[in-house]
Amino acid sequence: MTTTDIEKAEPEGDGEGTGTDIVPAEGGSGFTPVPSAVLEPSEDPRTEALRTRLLLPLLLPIVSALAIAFYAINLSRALLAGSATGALIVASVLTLVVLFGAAWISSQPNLSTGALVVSVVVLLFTVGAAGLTTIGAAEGGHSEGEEAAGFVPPKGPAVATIEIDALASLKFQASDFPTTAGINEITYVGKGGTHTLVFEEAEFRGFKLAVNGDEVDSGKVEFEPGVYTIFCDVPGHRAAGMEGTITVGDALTP
Ligand SMILES: [Cu+2]
Repeated sequence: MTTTDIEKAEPEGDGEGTGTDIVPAEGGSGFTPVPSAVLEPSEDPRTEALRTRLLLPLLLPIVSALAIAFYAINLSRALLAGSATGALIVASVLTLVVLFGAAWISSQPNLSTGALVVSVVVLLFTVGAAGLTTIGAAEGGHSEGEEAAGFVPPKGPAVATIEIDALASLKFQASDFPTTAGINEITYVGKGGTHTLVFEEAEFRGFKLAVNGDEVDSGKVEFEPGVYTIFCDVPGHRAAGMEGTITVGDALTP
């Protein structure tokens, strides 16, 4: 559709081009301007053919691939955002808009290239806006820490409290923290620097405490007896020694 529009449009442009080129050549009445006037129009269709037959077929897949990538990235952002049903609605609506938009465009054979470009740009802006608004929601959810990634903090009183200090020397104050099974309150005390506390174990993925300077953060987790690995996920900190274990003993024998 676009190529036919362009092919229709180009010959008119060439016709006008040759007309204006020939007029000064006749007025000049010289021998040399004539061959140049003859050469120019024959050069133009060649470059035009090169443009429409070579450049466009090369550019179109690249541009569509970029558009698809843009669409997919923004859609995946929307899908990663907190609420699963919200993401599903966003994805369904966008896909329906794309499908009906394409159907409508193909049912309008006289639609101009300009109108097509405008509708594609509007669609990309819509997808981009959806991605941007949902990434805000996704980041908001992430900063709340405990509510992200499906971790549900236990409700009820804690049977024990563990104090873990985040030292400026990129260590915790101990390598192991013994406790008893059940709901535990972890108090993370900052002693300098920016640190986090996360678990290696998949069942606590999404639990995260964070401190900066002398801040204190706390959160509840429910432990079964066993050994759990904790660490700071600030890049480089775990490798420097900011990791440890929480050894959970049976609740009946504290
Ligand atoms: Cu750290």
